[in-house]
Amino acid sequence: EDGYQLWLRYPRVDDPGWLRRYRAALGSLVWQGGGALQRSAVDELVRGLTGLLGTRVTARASAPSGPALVVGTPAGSDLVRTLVPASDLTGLGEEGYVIRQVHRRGRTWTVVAAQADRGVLYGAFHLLRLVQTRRPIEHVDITESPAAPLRLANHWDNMDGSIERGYAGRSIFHWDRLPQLEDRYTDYARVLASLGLNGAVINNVNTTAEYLSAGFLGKLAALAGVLRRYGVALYVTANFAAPIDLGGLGTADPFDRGVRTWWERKAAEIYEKIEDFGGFLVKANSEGRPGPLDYGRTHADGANLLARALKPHGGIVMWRAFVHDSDQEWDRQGYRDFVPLDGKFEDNAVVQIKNGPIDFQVREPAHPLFGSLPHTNSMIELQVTQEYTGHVTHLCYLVPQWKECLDFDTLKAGPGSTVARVVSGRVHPYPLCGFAGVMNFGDDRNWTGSHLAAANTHGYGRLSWNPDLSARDLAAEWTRMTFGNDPHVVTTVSELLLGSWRTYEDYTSPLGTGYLTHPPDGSVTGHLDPSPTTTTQFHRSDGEGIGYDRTAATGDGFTELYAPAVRDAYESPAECPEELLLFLHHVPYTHRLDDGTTVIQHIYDTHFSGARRVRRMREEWDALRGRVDHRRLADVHRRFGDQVAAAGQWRDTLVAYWFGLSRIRDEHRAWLQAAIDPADAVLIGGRRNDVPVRVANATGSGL
Ligand code: BDP
Repeated sequence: EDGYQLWLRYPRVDDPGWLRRYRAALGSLVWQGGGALQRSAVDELVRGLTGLLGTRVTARASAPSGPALVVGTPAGSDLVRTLVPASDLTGLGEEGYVIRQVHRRGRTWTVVAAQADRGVLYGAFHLLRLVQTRRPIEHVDITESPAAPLRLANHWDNMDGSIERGYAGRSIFHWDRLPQLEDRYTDYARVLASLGLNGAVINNVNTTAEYLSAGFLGKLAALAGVLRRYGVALYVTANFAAPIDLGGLGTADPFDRGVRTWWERKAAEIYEKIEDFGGFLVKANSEGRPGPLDYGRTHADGANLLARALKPHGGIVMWRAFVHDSDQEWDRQGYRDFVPLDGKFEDNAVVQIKNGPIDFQVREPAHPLFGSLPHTNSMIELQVTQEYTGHVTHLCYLVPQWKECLDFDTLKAGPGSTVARVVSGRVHPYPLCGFAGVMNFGDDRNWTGSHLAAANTHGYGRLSWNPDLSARDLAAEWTRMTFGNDPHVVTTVSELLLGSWRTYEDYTSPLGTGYLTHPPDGSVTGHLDPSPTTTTQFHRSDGEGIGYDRTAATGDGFTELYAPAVRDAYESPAECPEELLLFLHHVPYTHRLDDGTTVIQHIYDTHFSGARRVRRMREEWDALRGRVDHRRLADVHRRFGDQVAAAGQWRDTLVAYWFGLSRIRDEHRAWLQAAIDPADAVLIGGRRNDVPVRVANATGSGL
């Protein structure tokens, strides 16, 4: 078990009762033909069922005498046509499917049926999931279609193989060897399809124009050919200055005729090689990237330039709202720059909005742009790779965080305007909308560096298909598919996952303190270790208090970007959600929380309890010995060891830092009180990342 198969492991069903039931229903597979996507679906069913049932399953065109599994579309299969009424499929679109057990003339059929090949593919993976997670197949009747049309993997991979914010090795895309293909590309496409993901942006948002060069298109086309078989469209990020860098023009001004023609020709050239090319993702005028603002034009002008070039070919543009050119305005700039442009974007352009207004921090409110663009296609960008949430050292299952954001009611179009509904086009009827996830894949054998980090990849993909799924169900599903169905394993691993985000938050940045990590300095440890002294512009701690005042009354006015009821709650320290208190307010260290504890005491307590919990997590994991294979058990144990040490470092650094600033004793730790007299506390033990890591009194004993 090296983790390579991720959740697509198909070991034989170990319980004889279940095995008998599954063999009876699914042991014979009938497929009467279909296109390439159906072929992939059938290949996966053959592979999966052969493994799970422990008997060779092959696809045949004619029905056996006993029960059978039937897959296909009404157009390609008369069996499907007879077993599932056409009206049950027509409303499901290209991607939906039905899985149903049907009894006809004394025979039992389990049917995976869809209107189009793509639906058959997703249905096949769903059927396998039912077996992998030990769901009854008798009387099954499932109808599914995705919440939104766009469900993408975003890779921040560079041409040289490095990955921006990648912690699992180097890029899986080998541009030096492409168009030569590798098996891993197929497995990659399978993995995406298994989650219902239907697009991949294969390069970094900070990109060179070279990906669009004539010489490169053959490489892209080869990769696109593999992805296509699994219904995954290939997209690339475009550098806005490409007409200059590649085309030799003197400008990239969207209003320039030559520039327009250049993009039109480029689009035609791409589609000649890749007929189902998805389109472009663009980061423009942010963090030094070129963009339309360089020419006095707007983001809409820029997006429309590309959108119009792609439109005749069916392509789209995803234009990122992560724009900022000053730390001071960071929380408001996306809103400020995009809201005035509402309704000005082409209908094949989508604004891609990060979940929160800052930058993938452990805790942020939902981005105020959600629901604020009634006439502009919008999609959400989530970060699967754990840039600010512990890389692969810390277990931090982000599904609960994403759920909080998706379930947040913006109230912008009345109650029920949740973020999930906004990005699914159910609040405003967006023709294009959906999900992008910044991936955590690299060429490590297990794809995600740490085995448990793959739960985030799985959770992201599944939520993009259905944002109503619960974190608890997803954690259990992933665990069953990854480590098997032993109830003890399922409960333990699920609980480890579900508690991990809060734990990480506790020993790093409780109450919405936010950005405390070491700045990115080009090293892989950037945004990992604690460094509160270098990020005071975000957490605003000083001798008197802590937190960023974003109120309209006394702060930067960020709260005003929300619907009135949300704004009013956010505006008040008493009414705002406690976990966002310091994101929204600057309060004295002695400010009392609902339970009567002071802010500083809460910070001390959570840092200690959080770090302590990591030790317990390791013990709980270790107790799975004998239930989880040795190799993965040892790998994860080692990770937890690193996390215990790192959590201790966070605790010591932050407790020392805030003790140093506030000079307020920790009421609950007598040993600490005894050791340190706040009046003459001195910092000892050197500095790490420019932060004092130990505090003591003059005798040297202390924290
Ligand atoms: C930040 C990352 C940076 C990305 C940027 C972005 O640190 O590497 O380029 O976001 O999303 O989180 O554009």
